[in-house]
Amino acid sequence: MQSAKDSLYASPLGQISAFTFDETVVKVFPDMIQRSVPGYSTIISAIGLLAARFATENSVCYDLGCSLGAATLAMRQHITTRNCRIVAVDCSSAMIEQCRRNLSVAFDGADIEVLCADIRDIAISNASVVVVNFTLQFIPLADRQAFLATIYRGLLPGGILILSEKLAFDDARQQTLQNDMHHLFKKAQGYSELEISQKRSALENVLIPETLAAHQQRLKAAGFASAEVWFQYFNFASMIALK
Ligand code: GEK
Repeated sequence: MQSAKDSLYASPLGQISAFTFDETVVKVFPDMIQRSVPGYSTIISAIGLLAARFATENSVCYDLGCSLGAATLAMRQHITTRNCRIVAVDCSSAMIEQCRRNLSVAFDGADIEVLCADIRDIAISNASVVVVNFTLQFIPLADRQAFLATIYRGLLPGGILILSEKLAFDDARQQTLQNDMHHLFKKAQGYSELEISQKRSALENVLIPETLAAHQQRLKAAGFASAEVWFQYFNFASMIALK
């Protein structure tokens, strides 16, 4: 996906407002996420491979918090099963408009439904694959359990949830180290100290990371038979939960 370079936080901002997924973010989003989330493109590619393995005939694959549709594109490219629809959902209208444009260029007429909605409100059913790629972290803590329970109920037996999140750590030294390494990752991607610290302030209280143990407990409580990390790069991990 083509993208302008992210320089949203490059100049000093008098007041830093809470981060939102608006039009200015949409314009730079592919560059922003690629340079901010270690392992992002590896995870997107693997989502395509996992979807190809788990998608079943006459079922639905969901991409919840789809942004510009990167995971949807990867799934559509890899799924060969017949009659397998993809439903991509995001609550940012700016994201959804650009997502629709991206998907219509790549897959005009392919069986993809793109919805502008809150992922806490949609019905999920007949699902073989559900992707929640770096989106649960933006849902209020109090709503996370009910949301995962809805996903669990909507999955078919043997279905998969791919859940990727920024992680927090109980151990203080580990927390500091992983944060520092993420900081160094961003510097190596060309972000300045100012950009990194202003973005961090914008995400404060907007992106709430949790520990791996908290995620695994919640997935278990939702009913999932098992939940394992298949990928981790510093404080960013992707889990596979099986129904
Ligand atoms: C990717 N998965 O490229 N309902 C719907 N959408 C939401 C909600 C909500 N309640 N809360 C946040 N979002 C994508 C990347 S980005 C991750 C996901 C990041 C949406 C929000 O509008 C944004 O598009 C997305 O979740 C999070 O694989 O930017 O760190």
